[in-house]
Amino acid sequence: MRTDSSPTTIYRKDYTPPAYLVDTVELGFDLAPASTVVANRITLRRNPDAAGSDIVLHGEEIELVQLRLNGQLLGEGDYELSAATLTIRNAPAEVVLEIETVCAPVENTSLSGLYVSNGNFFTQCEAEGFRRITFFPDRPDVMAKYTVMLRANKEQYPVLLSNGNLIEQGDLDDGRHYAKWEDPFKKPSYLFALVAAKLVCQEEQFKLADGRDVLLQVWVEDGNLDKTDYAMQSLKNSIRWDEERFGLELDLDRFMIVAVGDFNMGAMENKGLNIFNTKFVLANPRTATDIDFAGIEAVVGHEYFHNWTGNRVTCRDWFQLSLKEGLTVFRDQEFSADMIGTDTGRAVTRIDQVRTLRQAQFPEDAGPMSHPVRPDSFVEINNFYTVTVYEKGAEVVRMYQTLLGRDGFRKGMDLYFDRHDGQAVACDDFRAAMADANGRDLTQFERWYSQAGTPVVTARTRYDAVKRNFDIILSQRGKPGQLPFHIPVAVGLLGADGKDLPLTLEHGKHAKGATTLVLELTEQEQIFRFREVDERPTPSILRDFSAPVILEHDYTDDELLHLFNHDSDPVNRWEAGQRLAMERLLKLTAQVAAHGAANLKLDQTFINAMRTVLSDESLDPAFRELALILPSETIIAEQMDVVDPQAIHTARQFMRHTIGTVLKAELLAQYHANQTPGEYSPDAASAGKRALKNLCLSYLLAAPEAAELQLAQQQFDNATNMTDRSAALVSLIHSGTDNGPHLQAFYDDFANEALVVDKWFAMQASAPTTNVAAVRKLMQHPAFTLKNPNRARSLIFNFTNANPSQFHAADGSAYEFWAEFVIKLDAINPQVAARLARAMDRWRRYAPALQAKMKQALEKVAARQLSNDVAEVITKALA
Ligand code: 0A1
Ligand code: ZN
Repeated sequence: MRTDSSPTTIYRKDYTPPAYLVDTVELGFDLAPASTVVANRITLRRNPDAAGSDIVLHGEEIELVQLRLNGQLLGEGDYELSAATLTIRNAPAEVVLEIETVCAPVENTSLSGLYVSNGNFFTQCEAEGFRRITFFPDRPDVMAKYTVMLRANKEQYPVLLSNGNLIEQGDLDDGRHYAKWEDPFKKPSYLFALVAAKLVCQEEQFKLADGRDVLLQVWVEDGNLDKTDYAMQSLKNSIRWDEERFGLELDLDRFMIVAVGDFNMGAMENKGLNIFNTKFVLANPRTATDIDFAGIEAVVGHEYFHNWTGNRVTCRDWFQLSLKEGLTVFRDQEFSADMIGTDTGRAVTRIDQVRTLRQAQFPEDAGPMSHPVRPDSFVEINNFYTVTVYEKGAEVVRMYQTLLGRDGFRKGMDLYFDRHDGQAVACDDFRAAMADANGRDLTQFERWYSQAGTPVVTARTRYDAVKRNFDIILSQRGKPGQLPFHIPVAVGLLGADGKDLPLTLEHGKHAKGATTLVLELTEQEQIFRFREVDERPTPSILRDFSAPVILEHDYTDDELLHLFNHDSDPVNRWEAGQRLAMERLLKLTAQVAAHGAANLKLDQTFINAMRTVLSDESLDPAFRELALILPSETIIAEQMDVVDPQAIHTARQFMRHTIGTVLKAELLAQYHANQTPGEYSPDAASAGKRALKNLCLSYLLAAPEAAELQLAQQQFDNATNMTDRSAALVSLIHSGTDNGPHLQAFYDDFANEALVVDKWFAMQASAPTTNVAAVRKLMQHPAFTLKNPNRARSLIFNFTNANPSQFHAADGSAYEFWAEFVIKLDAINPQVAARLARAMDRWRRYAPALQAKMKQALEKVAARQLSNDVAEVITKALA
């Protein structure tokens, strides 16, 4: 884990195919926490498409016991062993290697490789964890068939799982037992998994479209079987959806999901044996919120969809990560949208995606870790499981669908699988399939993969009343030196009555009467002329957020209000409201910074717009909720040249306070109108009502009086589900009113529910009243531990990333706290530490006094002996 030399950078351009391919892998495990013996028999042959006769195997933190080549025991002179590789020079064309190694799972706190969580064994091999289990060419372009024999104590580890099908099991001496698994499909090593554990499962036989019966299982710790229904239902929905939307079927007889409490990420798509963070499996109404339920649906879908996009067709090298991740995120996004099934429901999911991009991806792409969707280099691949590779990658995939249509996209997918099933390929291969299946030239589209940063699209308009022409002049700019992108810009025009005008685009082929057209901006500047336009329209540009860009257009308030009240495209309708709010937030922030918090004002126009949308019961509650949320402090900060977190917080709180006061009657009315009595259901309609109701509550508590406090307390006491219970508690504690008793009651009720205890820490960490001293105090709580990633994130990350006014306290004390815990976490789990390190990404944008303190903290970390993971982030931040 420790680097004793300076970290090396790996470049995409240096890719070379492996000298040897692996056909079969036979693994034998004798599992014991302190010392697990791994016997690995691999058959290799020279790669006809590569040069060289050296076999290079990766291996880290494992001890080599014995090595045989074609039956011959090798001595130390027969191979070279370094800290990270084992090399056998001038090997024969066909080789059988038998490798025996030992590792120590219980010592493994990095949660990469084979580790122990709550007494059970789990593995995590993506990206480069397999080499921590055995020596192997641990790269995704080496695909092989695996057979796995697991041996362990039967009482302690009654459940023995691996990829594929169970072909044999039985008892051994000394109270041990064994299970033998065979995966019929070739796979890269990063998809290997095993579980040896005391677990129980919910299982079901499920009929596939072709009539085959498959066994579905969700494995959890005893006591959690009452929280597996939603994951199981989501799995069945995912299987159906992939059959119907993409014609893709489950290729195994058995598909397993296993939940583990200690996990670095959300979940992992190991072939036939998905391993999940408990956060994305366990849910019942008492313990999980609507957002948790939606997260489970999305992640179960995501991992299942990887079976085709990732597993059957995998990545040639890790620079191509977005090939599987961008595509699979797009697929899970479409799945979640289709599960809601309504147009506004789909729009609501789209708005959520836009919010994520702005909250996390745009800042990443404007900061020191900015990288293209397909990076050109990295030091530590684990640092590139980013919102850029995932979410921007999904936007890139979505743009194919926008450009080619749903049917064209499907044709491209079909061709992609026809061509590449069973292969390890590159992003270019996906693009070629999309282009070839549709007879389109997508050469320029490649720039979305190679050029980093968020392009800015500027729109100007002119109307010629005599000729009845309306021109939209679009121009684009990327980072200096970049070439123009191929940008789909979906556009509609609104008449004075708020209705869409039928569009006639000069030189354009399109259906008569169309009201939204996709303009293709491919040059630096282009003019698009609409003809037969009888009145000066209000343009609705970038409908459905048709490209991951920043759109600049000088909208007047009147135009924005028109769009906010009428746009038939819900995403742009929402967007108009965000623009109205952002203008005001920026002005108020500037005013606070210059003159303090006195005499702030919020105009009646804006308040009326909010009032109208709040009370418009023809609108979906979920949409109204989104329309009423102000842009976050992070998103506001991104609009400013010099960030003043306190001023932003004060300005935003003022707006919330004003809305809460002036619209009190309407908020109360909607609070009561959007109750969801009866049995809890996480469906989108009910969740939308709860979201709106709870947003009303939080506005009412922005300036609470006794009656509002009582309302929140009542909701807390009477809630029949976690959504309402936690929302009431968050409103109470974030309003700064006395909360000791409620927090204690909540903790006492859920002390045995780890995921709820995480929420308990998280809601305190993100409360604007929680300062760094309070966080340090919370760390003394017996339930706190740095070793569990969910717990560490719940307290530390929610403070550093979701509580900007406290994190940026003027004395820099929170930066010191950050440095201390980056260093402490790095010794335990470099991946988690590196994520925390990213909290300082944007340090150069803060006022000089804060900047100086942030730099000091960064330098303090930089001075230490660090993992590659943290070293890369810190070095880039300081560069
Ligand atoms: N492929 C998984 C994400 C993942 C990546 C790395 C992990 O451990 C270091 C774990 C999971 C996904 O996209 O869901
Ligand atoms: Zn994924």
